[in-house]
Amino acid sequence: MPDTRARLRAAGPSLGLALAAGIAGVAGSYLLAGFTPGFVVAPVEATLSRAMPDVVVRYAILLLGSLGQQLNLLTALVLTTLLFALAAGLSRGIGRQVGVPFVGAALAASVVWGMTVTLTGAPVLALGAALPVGLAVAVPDLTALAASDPGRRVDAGRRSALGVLGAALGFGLLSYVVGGRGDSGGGALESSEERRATTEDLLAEAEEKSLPVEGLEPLVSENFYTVDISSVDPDVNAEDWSLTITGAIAEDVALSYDDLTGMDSESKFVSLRCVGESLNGKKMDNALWEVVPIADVLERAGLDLDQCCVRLRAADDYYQVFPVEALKRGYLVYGMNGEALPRAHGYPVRTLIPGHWGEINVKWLTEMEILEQDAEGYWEKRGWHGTGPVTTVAKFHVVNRLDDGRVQVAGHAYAGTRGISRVEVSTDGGESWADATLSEELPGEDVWRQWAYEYDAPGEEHDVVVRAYEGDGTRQPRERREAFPRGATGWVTRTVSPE
Ligand SMILES: Nc1nc2c(c(=O)[nH]1)N[C@H]1C(S)=C(S)[C@@H](COP(=O)(O)O)O[C@H]1N2
Ligand SMILES: [Mo]
Repeated sequence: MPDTRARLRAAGPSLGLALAAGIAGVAGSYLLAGFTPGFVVAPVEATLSRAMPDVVVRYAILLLGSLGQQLNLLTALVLTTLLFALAAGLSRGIGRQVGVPFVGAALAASVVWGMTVTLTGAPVLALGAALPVGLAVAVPDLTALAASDPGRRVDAGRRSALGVLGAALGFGLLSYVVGGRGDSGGGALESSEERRATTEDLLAEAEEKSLPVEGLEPLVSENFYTVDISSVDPDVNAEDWSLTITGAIAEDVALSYDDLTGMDSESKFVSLRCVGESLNGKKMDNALWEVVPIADVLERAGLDLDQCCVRLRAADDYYQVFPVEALKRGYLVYGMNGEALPRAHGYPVRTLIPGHWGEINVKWLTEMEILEQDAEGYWEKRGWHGTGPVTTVAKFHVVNRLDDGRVQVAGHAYAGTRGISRVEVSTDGGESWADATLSEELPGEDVWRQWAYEYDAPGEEHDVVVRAYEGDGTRQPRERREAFPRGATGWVTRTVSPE
């Protein structure tokens, strides 16, 4: 027995081993949970982004975009690995003091399991983190017990720590590949023959009406932008989902997924744009959504709301506050382009509020809280004023050289529910203007249009300027304004070179 104890104590340095255990734990968690809230790094990242000073978040997510978020995720990844490493190192130290084989390993596994359950609330998935950590910590005990020659024990210990580190890295790589699989949401949408036919007709109509311009996003976006407060999206089950209507009403109301999808629905084109995007940014897109008017849901619940406001809450702890009047004209949405809503866009149910900035179109919706008084939403608390109507914009993303030597320029124009009636292009920096070709209008009260224009290349560098007109003929304001806090304005200008 004393011999065993001595062997365990002598079994090599633990820093590499602890680190290996940390890596193995995070990797194992990812292997089981994938990129979902069950992955131990997810709650750490969410906590980091909620705790970040307002000024940082204001710009980090909306302006730095995915880069800010990736930095945050990386920080959370490193922190969690170190936390696990610390747990493994301390447990191993205690195990060596006790001198009974595998006590350290069992302790490390238990502690990591406990930490992971506390963070994620998912006891079974937490085994994905706990078991690899326990295993890594157990390796030196195994080697030490197996080594017969006392003189080689320390060496064996050192070698095994390196071996475990190598194995942990390999395991991490494997988990990264395997864990990045499957995703809920975005699957088949159960709907009647008739509804499916309508959806297909509308998608075909959008394809037909899209201008034939190389490199121009079609009228139904192929790559719809996302903006999220967390790197890891909620992973909500439709069967478990319900929407509760609470707050300043006589009695709470609950609506299940089946209740919602059992109601009469419509296929609707609705465009979205993020208040935080730069003037010629790319956070503006359009899709065909399967929607139920919120007015119908309220009627079904016998609610005739005359309160001022509503606070929508979501599974990622996001929340937004805006007028009940806007809510009444909004939609609950469970389908996108003929499929179930993809997880990234709010599966199983989100809201769409026509004409308003993207931020109030709450994804992974869980609750509608009726308020007697106005309050601040997630972004408003951080200084933004993004709950109102969108500003008018003509984006300019495409410059093509045609075979006949002419130049083709193109983009999208959007003015929310005010609509777009005309787009003008200047190829001399704003001196003279000509009408661009517009894509035919799609049905719907809140849909963008494409514009395109061709001209003879002037043979020298020139500024091309674009401006849109709203449905009633109002010209888009020329005044330049930054995105913060109410959305960018101004005419987009791009310098086009002669070749
Ligand atoms: N639950 C939740 N809803 C959300 C957000 C979010 O982070 N969480 N982001 C909002 C913002 S700022 C925008 S611009 C839109 C973007 O919708 P999309 O990701 O489907 O394009 O979702 C809004 N709804
Ligand atoms: Mo946004």
